[in-house]
Amino acid sequence: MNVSELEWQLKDWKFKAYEDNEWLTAQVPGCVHTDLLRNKLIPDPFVGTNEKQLQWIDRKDWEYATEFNVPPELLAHTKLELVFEGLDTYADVYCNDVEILSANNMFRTWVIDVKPYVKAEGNTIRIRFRSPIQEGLTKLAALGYPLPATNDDSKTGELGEQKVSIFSRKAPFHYGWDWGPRFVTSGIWKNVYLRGWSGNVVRDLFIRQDAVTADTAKLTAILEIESDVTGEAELKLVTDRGQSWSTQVNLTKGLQVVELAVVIDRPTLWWSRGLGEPNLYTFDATIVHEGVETARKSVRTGLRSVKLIRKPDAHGTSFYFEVNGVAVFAKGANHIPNDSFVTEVTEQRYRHEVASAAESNMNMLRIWGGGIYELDIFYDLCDEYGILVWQDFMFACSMYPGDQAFLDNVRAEAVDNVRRLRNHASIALWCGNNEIDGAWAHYIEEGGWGWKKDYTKEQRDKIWADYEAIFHHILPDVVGSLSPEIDYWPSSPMQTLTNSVAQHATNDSKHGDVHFWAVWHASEPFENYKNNIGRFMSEYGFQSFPEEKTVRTYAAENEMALDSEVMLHHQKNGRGNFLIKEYSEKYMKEPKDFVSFLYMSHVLQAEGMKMAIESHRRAMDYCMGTLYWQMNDCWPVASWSSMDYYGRWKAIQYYAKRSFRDVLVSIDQNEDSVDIHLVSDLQRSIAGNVQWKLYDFAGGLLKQGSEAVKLAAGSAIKSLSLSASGLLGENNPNQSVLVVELVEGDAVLDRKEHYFAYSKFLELATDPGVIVQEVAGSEGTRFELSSTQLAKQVWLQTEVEGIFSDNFFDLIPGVPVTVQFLKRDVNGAAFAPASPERIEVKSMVDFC
Ligand code: BMA
Repeated sequence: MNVSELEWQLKDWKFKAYEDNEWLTAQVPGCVHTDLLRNKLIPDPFVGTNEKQLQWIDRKDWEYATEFNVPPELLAHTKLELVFEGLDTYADVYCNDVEILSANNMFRTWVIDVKPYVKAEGNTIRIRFRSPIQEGLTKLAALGYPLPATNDDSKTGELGEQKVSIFSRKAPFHYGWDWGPRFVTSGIWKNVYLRGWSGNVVRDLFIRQDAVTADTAKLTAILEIESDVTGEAELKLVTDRGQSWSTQVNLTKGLQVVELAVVIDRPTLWWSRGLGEPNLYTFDATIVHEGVETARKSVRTGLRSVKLIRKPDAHGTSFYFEVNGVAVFAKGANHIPNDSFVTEVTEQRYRHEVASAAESNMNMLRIWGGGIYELDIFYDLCDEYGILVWQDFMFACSMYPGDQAFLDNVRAEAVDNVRRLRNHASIALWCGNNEIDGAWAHYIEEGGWGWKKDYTKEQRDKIWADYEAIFHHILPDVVGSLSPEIDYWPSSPMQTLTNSVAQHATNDSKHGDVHFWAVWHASEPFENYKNNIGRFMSEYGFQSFPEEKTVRTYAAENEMALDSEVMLHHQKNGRGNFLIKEYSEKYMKEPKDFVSFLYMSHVLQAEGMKMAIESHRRAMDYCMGTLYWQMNDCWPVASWSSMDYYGRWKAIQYYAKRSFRDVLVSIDQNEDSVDIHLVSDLQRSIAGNVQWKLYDFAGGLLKQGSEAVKLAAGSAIKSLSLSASGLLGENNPNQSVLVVELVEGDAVLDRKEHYFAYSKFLELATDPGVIVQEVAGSEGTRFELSSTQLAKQVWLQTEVEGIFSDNFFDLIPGVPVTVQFLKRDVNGAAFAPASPERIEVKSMVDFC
């Protein structure tokens, strides 16, 4: 904070429905829904079908207010500002009954000069939040025709076909999504405070990274200074690693931009996870005027160069990220908001998510465009854990209006957020929107999601021109001028901006990124992941249910059935339960009851995602990224997530951890050919052995072999092909398992099992005889597991919330597995070794 600057939080808020008289206690940051809940005026929105009864809330106007006295030291400043870091969304703000702001964008920050309006004592701030639904309906009527918004759940919102989400700059998922409920919130969702300053302030400090190499970092420190005084001042810039620079500044009244060239020799670079340490620097700028330090601002960043490399190659056009000149295969997932009520997400929950990504060997998260530009803490954590961020602007699966007021609002929002986030080392890409280029498919008459047919030629041209204004002009302009070192990509997925048919992505695009959804939405088999691979897979996914413990938070005992009203309500994808069942019948054994079905859905999802992830990795360098849909949930629900709303890891999270390992053994059977692939993201070569062993389910070793291999840095090879029939001979394919290890010296770099039949057909012993033994000296934190018969998909459960170093793995007799328990949220750490107290062990036979 600036030296001559004082920030003072506005507290003690109260709220009420606008037409009511009785005030209730409010929590700020927060929203109407959570305030009503805390006042016990509504039932828990996530339980049962309560969502349906709570739709009245968004139809009303709401009022928030507080009263305050201004401390003398604050009032003494020559400037006094009221800062709202975020207002959701239509907010008319009154200070002592004078209207000082009419806000209309959840994603903007509002700063108002309130010096003329406040006094020492007895001030009030009143905010009238106008209903975003009524606002939307008015705008819809004015436009005269609807705009498509596929996931806007207007029916649950009791609006029939009237989709109003697109008219408001507000988190799209608030209006419902195919994994989320409809809760259209209003409220003060970020900090609100008074800020006083005198003399001058540093409004913004940007460390622009003009050219960063291992030898030198050429940077420009760009300061936006606002001054109330004139004269010569000194600007000093120091880092926490001991460098310093300074320059003279001629202060003028008002806003001025000062640039300072900064060169750091042999910089300690920031690396994404897997390549090196995510080293960070703090830059601290101070202004010294007339011998006194008058203003100060600190920012933290990591020195790195990050680029999206799209250049023609033998196949089409590459699409990969390069960090400090090193090509990175992106491994990760898509992130959605962690809560329908975004103010409920604590720092711990954010830490749990980002640490889970790192623990799962990921190096990238995509912040998907239907949620929010995340809070600063999210990016701080990504910076610290070395997780690259693909950042969408908040537009998804809809067409948007294009009147001047809307466009200006979008530009202002982009400016606010790019400025806020541009010092984060983790930000690797700005992307215009989610799936709109392909959904509208302007250049293919019959293409896209069938939206165009509802419009006249004139309307279509207008809608597309409005699209282009935002995604081909405004947003790239803002990124280009405010964060020029980071690339912009107009829409995910897309091929190349050609203004022709070639622009729109297809499942077999040779340029750009691909969202592949034919597995799941079109019921295609998992195997089709293998032959639908693009240059960068930014979405694909498969649903599962949350685990029993989580289901029981929203369903009562008599609702524990797939087709109960509550279970159907907590499945927002129309065909979702049907699809899980259909695929489960193809690949899995029949679950013996509802709870078993939940388990089977986890394993099913995990098997599918393994097939996808590993196909993508085997296709390196052609394919250079794989981000599955989706990392997390915003409420307890059946969805494509890998951790549920409570952060509980599903089987897929453990599978992802294994399939994302920097060195991977991947086994792929095509008819009789069992192909053993090796993939390495290491920057060094590997000289080792591939050792394979064929076992029966009682642990009898049937055959084995070994072959020396060399694996170059950052490469994928097919190292060996075996014949399934040759391997199996007379042995029962439903009772045989192939185990393959890549060994270098004494180290097993990776190990995988391969079966010759789907899980459904495996002949499993009814009692695999699993034994769990505490590892001596581990203080109850490590365990060795072994079995007398093959145990498939061993699931370790605990009451204590945490994760195991591995879970949902197979046990082969004679091949024990050691795991460690990591408890959640221990003294500020996401995970720490601890005792799980009691472990419950089950495997597939217990569920069928
Ligand atoms: C993609 C995403 C989301 C959606 C998911 C599952 O289209 O971008 O819009 O939730 O698929 O359908």
